[in-house]
Amino acid sequence: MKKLFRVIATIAVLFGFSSQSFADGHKPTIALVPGLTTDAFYITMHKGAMAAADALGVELLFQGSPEWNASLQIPILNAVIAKKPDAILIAPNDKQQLIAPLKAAADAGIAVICVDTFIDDGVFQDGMGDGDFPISYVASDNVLGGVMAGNALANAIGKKGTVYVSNVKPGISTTDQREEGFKAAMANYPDITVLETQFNDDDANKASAQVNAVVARAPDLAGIFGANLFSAIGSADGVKAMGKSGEIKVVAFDAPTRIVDDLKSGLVDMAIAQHPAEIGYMGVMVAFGHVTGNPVPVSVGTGFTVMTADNIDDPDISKYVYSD
Ligand code: T6T
Repeated sequence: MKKLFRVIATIAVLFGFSSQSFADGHKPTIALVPGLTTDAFYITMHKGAMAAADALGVELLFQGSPEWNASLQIPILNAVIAKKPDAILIAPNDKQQLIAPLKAAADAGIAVICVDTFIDDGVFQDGMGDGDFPISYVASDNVLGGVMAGNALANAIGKKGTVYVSNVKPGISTTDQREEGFKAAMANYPDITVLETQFNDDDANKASAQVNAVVARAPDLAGIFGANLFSAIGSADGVKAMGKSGEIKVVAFDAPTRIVDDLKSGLVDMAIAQHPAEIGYMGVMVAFGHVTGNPVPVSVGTGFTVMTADNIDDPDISKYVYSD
């Protein structure tokens, strides 16, 4: 990761993305508003953003809510807008509810860049839709991640049986897309039944309790896709509490530190780690490029690292485990 950052920093300097680029000499301020503050995914994203901010000599603010909740995120966003940063990087809590508050930022001359989640349809600057104004979208390919999870779970259960998705809540771009990709993959397995999705409001305890409730209705449950960090750890906890570790297969999205033990013990079959530090790093780079008058890409895709019991001891894999 450090090597990648150095390469990107070099490219940035070559393209004139350096603090010397400012005509008036003012140091830009970039704010990062995470989906929530108490999530290893965004803590790791913040670290990547800080690395880019240090490399470029910009001021980085980090302000967010401790919960995934649009009605808590909006007043925080308004407080950030009042500070008049040059750019806001935000992981919007909801595709629709954040459009108007972010439009107010754009109307105030603040560049809006979506990181991780998006507003509206996620396709920006194409002249279509109320939420077309963000400059760029920097994120994983979440539909692809869902397809990867679907195929992994199908293989883990021998391509037959009953499964479900543990998800956060409808209206979140990333987790909606993961579910979409997962279901598209599952459509290729005629002997797999996908039960109704269980929504947990980003609460691992709720996701855990839901395992019990689903097994009560479907005792032959073979697998669960945990569509984000809290869904995955809650599902794994629920499977463990029922004494069904290894019997009910779990495929996890995201990679908190405990994923290492969960993979090794067989509680989780596979984890799809995103690269949140890269998202933060690239988000700051794009924001800086834009506010210093450079053309920037309208979308930047970051990668995944697939983690299993067989590869998790490899430092090139384990370096993508998120920071606490
Ligand atoms: O999966 C990540 C993020 O990509 C998603 O948008 C929300 O949940 C996480 O932050 C993990 O908790």
